[in-house]
Amino acid sequence: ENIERTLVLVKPDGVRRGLSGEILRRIEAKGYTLVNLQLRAADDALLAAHYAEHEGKPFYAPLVDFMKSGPVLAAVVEGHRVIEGFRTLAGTTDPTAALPGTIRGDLGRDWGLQVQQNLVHGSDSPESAEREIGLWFPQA
Ligand code: DAT
Ligand code: MG
Repeated sequence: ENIERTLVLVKPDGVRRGLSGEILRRIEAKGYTLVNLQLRAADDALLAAHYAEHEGKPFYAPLVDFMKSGPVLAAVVEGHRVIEGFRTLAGTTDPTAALPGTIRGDLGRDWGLQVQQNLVHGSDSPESAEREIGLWFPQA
């Protein structure tokens, strides 16, 4: 059975701008299934684990501060090839460069800040997905 699960986050900019519903709508319209959802505040320990690969990069501290600036909507999303599929829906990391038709391309922009506020996170591999789902949904 090759049904995948991925961790999607609607970041604080997306929640603040009232785009949670629009982003979940796009995921469901694509045909993926929401299997868990939680609106929560992220703390330093969770974010340090989630973004461990970026520790030491110039945008790391602004990234963690941004991710603590408001609630985050965490979702576990399921479907065949959903890890790649959600990243295609999201568009490229830089919202200015993200193609129209994508979440970041249609709804995001550059705000002149040190960190790219790009609305969503999606796991980038099966190993990342398993690790990240365990961090955000430790009970599941
Ligand atoms: P992605 O979220 O597309 O997987 P990533 O894992 O490389 O991108 O980076 C995590 C987040 O860090 C990203 O969503 C926004 C921020 N970021 C990445 N590269 C950046 C950069 N060069 N300048 C500012 N923020 C950056
Ligand atoms: Mg990433």
